[in-house]
Amino acid sequence: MSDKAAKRARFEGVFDTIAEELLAYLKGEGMPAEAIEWYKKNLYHNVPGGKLNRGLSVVDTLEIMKGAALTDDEYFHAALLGWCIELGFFLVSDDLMDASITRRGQPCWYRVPTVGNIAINDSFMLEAAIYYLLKKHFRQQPYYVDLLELFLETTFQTELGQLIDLITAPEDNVDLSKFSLEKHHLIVVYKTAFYSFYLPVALAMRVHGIKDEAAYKAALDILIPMGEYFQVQDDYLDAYAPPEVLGKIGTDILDNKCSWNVNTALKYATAEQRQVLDDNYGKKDAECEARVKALYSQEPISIPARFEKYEQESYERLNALINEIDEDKSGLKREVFTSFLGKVYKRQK
Ligand code: GPP
Ligand code: MG
Ligand code: MG
Ligand code: MG
Repeated sequence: MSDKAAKRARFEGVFDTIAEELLAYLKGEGMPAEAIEWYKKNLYHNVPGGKLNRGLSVVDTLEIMKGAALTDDEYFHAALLGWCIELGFFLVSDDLMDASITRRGQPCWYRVPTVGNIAINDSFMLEAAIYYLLKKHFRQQPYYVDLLELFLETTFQTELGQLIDLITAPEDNVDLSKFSLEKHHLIVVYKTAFYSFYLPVALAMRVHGIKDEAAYKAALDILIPMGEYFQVQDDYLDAYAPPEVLGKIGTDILDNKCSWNVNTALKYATAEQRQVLDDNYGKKDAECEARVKALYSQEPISIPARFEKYEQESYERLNALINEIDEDKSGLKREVFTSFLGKVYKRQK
């Protein structure tokens, strides 16, 4: 087994313990077997099985900050926080809102027969598990409130991002003149960067005992642009990755999303190309979608080449930001950030 696979397997082992604890809670409350079985399916369908970048980054950050291998107890607690991120964050409800078809190579939860709108309650029950687990395992820690605040605040930020993502993409009123890269920046920082990048690192910093607020600010200043880069990749892959590799079928064109692709296309389109976009973007029609996709690759729009350039420049800019960290003054370690960036740079899924 490769190092990476072994790391993943150890992390996944902790999920079984977490699921057992949650199911034991339902049992203890006298819930019927059917409800316990339902929650188990909800947990196992929706929580493990992704790339686990966020969850693993809590463990990796703590280990780098400590500068030595974690004890079993430290590992368990860091992995538990990692799973709390994987539990909470909204993929179940996002798929409903985005009318998506598949995720991680399987049907979206709401599309599983018999689930449907129960997925709304199921997504709340995944989120509620975070606070059950935090109380059970961290209640005695001096930083318990800090962990609670991090989850609550990043949740609110993510929901704000989701709100602007959704209202910038009305289904019945496609108006591409409302899009811009500035708007895109705001959407992706809020819907993705806080919870996917800042949260895992900040949680590990709290566990490690860092109290200096300036250190959190310094981490934020790197992790927010890193999260923006990650969501631009997500937008690019939505149109360009083969669904069997990506695990999900892209819906951004059909959904009229203010994505990086369409904003870049709008910036470089000729007048005729702009007309094709106006006529075909955001229509619930596979042929319209195919026309937009074909246009994305045409000159001078050339999304693949522009993305490649963006990816290279982002990587260099992020590394420059990381190199500016004064390790002694901030109490941070550059490797926390290079390690996180290494997980996502040039990803194909
Ligand atoms: C990614 O957007 C952002 C999220 C999944 C956050 C959702 C927030 C909620 C409050 C529900 P996306 O729709 O591009 O992700 P994907 O491509 O994985 O569907
Ligand atoms: Mg989505
Ligand atoms: Mg979405
Ligand atoms: Mg997406």
